[in-house]
Amino acid sequence: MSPIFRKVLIANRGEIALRIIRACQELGIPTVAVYSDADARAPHVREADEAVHIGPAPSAQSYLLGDRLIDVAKRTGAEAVHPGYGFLSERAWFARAVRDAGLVWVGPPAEAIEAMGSKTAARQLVSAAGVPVVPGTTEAIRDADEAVAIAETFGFPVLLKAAAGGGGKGMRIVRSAGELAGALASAQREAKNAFGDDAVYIEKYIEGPRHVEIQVLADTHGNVMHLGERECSVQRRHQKMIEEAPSVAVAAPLRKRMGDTAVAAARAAGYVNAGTCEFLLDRDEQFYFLEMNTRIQVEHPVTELVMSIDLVQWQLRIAAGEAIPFANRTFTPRGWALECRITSEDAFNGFLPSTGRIDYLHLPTGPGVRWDGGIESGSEIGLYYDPMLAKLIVHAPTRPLAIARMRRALLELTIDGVETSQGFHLRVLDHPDFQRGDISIQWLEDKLPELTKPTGNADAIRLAAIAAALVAHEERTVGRTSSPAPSSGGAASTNESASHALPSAWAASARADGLRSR
Ligand code: MV4
Repeated sequence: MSPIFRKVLIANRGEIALRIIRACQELGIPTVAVYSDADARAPHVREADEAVHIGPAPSAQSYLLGDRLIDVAKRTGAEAVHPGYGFLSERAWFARAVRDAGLVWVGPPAEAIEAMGSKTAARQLVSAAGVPVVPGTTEAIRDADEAVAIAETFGFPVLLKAAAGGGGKGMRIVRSAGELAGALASAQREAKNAFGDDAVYIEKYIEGPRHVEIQVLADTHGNVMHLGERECSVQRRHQKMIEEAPSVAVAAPLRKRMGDTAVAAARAAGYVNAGTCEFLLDRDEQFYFLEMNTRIQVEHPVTELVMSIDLVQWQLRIAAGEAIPFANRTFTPRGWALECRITSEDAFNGFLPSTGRIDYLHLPTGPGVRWDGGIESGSEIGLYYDPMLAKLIVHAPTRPLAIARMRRALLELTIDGVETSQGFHLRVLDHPDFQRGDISIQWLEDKLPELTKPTGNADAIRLAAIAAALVAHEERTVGRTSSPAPSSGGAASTNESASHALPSAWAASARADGLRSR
């Protein structure tokens, strides 16, 4: 059978480029990768069928050059362009330019990207479709007097937001009328700097909600469906650290209400392809639409695992004009999935970005473990791109089992050469609040002091150092031995023999303590 596309150009890098290559390979579609100077030896370049150099390391001179990407697509005979996430994925002008060049855009229509791009326009659009939004204005505020008058209709605290914004830039919490004028001026200044547009609007500030988002899938035949929720409350400065599906806060009736709402929002925007509606969910199961992400998201794998679906393959099939054959089915999550974003940041040192060469990489495997990574041994980690190196994703029958599995997988993972978030993730997983699912969007930042504090357990650190020395000694000894170590025979081979059990248990506990105490 002939593939749905003759060839696909991947306008991205790192783990998402590899993720798209894998989807294409399974669909029999040849791929073209693009790369900057910094990525000449990156895994996505090697794994694609072809690769084209597009410029120097800075993304403004490479991955953000729309015309060059379209030119490469035409020259290599690609039929479609997949933008991944970030870079040009939500730029309506690029979606339009791809389409105008006679290529297929593997993403939503430019018009849908635009409709959701302005946060005030999106509020108007979806609330007209019956979607609940946070009480507030849909028009830019003129002055502080007007802001005070509006704030007093629903009460303080209120939140000032940039109309052109999203992702938290230009936001100000205001707790009293007296603070409004100053906050408005600074929000406008920040919005102007970040987006070239100083329009700011006002909303009631929702205290301590969860961030719950609904995955949507829509085709060109009028089918719009949802694939349940992801819980993304564990985030710091609008960077998500851990995501999961389903959410402890969402049972089937709420899933249906939120899902139907997300479908209505997507329909209102004329949405096609994969997208996500973000909601704030408060403690009384009230939810409010925040914004729609018009791309495949970083955290899509947790939905893939609990819903048994390949979202990237469906993005490609939908772009090729296929109708979703399961659009009328209600998807129910099976088991629990967790994702940890492994970043090159030193969490125990103010999340300072870490650079260097990955000189050793050992990946976790075994039951229920998935690694979506963009790195390998020898990769140089610089400062040109996002610090996310990879995603570690696990799937298990229940949430406690998924947490145990993630813990186990994080302990199996070794990344030498750069500092990573690995040890920090273990601390979060070990926290009783996280284990109870008792979290909100403020939780992580509230707990940062205790989550990044050195254990101060001198004994454990000493024990870990002794264990590490013993393990190193053992490794040297094993390396010199030409014949296998004598075993007691039978099925129990070297690894199960008592003499080896002790050092390996020490190695595991040393690694756990080492990661925890940094
Ligand atoms: C809010 C909110 C509370 N009340 N709006 C953050 C980025 C942008 N997407 C909207 N955001 C928020 N809007 C009202 N009316 C709290 C946040 C918010 C947040 C939302 C989702 C995930 C993490 C967050 C962290 C801080 C604040």
